Amino acid sequence: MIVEVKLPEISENVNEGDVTKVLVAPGDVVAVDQPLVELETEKAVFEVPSTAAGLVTEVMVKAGDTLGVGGVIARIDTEAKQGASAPAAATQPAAPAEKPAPVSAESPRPSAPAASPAPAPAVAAPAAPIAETIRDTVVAVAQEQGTPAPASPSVRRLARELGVDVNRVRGTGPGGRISAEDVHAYAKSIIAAATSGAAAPGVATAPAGAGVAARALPDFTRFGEIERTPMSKVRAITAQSMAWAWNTVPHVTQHDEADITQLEAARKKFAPRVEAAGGKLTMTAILTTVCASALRRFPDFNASIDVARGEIVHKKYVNVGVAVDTDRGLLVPVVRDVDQKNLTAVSVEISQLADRARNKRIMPDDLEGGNFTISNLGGIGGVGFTPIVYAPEVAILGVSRAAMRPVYANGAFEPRLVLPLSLSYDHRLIDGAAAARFLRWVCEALEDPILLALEG
Ligand code: CAO
Repeated sequence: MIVEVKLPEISENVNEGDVTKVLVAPGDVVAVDQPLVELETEKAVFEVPSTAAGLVTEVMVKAGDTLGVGGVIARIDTEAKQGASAPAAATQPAAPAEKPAPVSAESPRPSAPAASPAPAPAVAAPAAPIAETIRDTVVAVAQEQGTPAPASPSVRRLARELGVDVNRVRGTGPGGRISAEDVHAYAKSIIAAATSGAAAPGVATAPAGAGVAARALPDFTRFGEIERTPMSKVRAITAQSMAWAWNTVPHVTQHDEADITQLEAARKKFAPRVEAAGGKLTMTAILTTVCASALRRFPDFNASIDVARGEIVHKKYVNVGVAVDTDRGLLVPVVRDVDQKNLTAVSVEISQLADRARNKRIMPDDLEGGNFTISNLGGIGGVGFTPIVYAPEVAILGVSRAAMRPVYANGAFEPRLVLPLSLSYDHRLIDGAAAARFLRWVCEALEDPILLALEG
């Protein structure tokens, strides 16, 4: 029997992807779950497994094709014997007999703009519409001249509370006077633009979805040889979300240090048990568990800001993202409900997620729903860094390299293993004192894990 293997539902808001590699050819015998193609979407690169076992008679896609959900990837003869050759007509990858499910204008769009694989133009087009460019000029001139925006103190206060620059709001009142409604409308337009990826007031965008304001580049060839390569989707989305976070979130980074001498000894002692369960007891896994307790204890760190509605969204679940360095760039898979899992389970899950991220088996759903992120660069080195908050989360913990240091205690210097930690946070929601308390609590829990049982 000939079975058509189709692209299944990927995730909410993702309806298609680009085929980056075809992993089978007509004549191959495949098993269930064997990868057929590698697909790149706005959110991830992953392999699509076969749902049938048998002889591949036709491959309906080739690298570079866009494949919609429901589109046929391959035809498989489930009754053919191993070693049987494929029909002659199917020895070459065929043109799709059935068009992949088209993505119409009415189809729901991905949350982020699709990055065009086309190389960026030599001179990038203006990112913002003309009206907005004019607005930028008006704002810049007014600021240069020190002209105050025509708004009452209460409207200014509202703008401040919503994190809106009142100078950018277009007033609809007499003489361009700015009302509370104008401020709300402006805040909504920022949110709408940020979620649709469209060019919006104050939100940086670029034609290739890079999320950075496009400016004409100098002609680099005047200075030497250059090579242009298209941005991958992962790179384009990273650029977009980092630029959005950088432009939206007023960042502050709090630094602290934890003495992990005893913890490191315990980690080494219990590592074999976790290994037997299929994971690795790493500092990242321990921090994920400790931070989950801290997020429960300090709920403002487990929240998001809804600027348009002037509300804070506190989450009753504790999902923690872990930054993973892959050869395609940074991916942040999410460990869900960390507070409900023991350290062994968290260690196993992080090991699996990191492997899947690196082996292109991560699914878009694995990358969604984080409340807080941990970025551990300590395996590489460094004494500190200022991570960018992965908005709409409100805080991220950067981890640098633990090192032996002479620490003065009980009247003498002792060699201690010290772990540098850097907590970046969204100052719209979190004040410095709260950040200092959060990070101190994390340090104390690393130094005395009994705190987790007492207060976590
Ligand atoms: N200080 C000192 N040593 C550390 C350390 C730290 N903070 N963190 C890890 N190490 C050591 C580990 O002990 C391990 O050594 P051994 O092999 O001798 O035990 C080694 O570094 C490698 O660690 P690991 O990779 O196995 O485990 P991990 O928890 O450190 O890392 C992961 C897991 C997925 C977080 C990591 O591989 C990774 O991808 N890190 C990069 C994250 C990143 O790119 N962040 C930047 C985001 S912004 O661009």
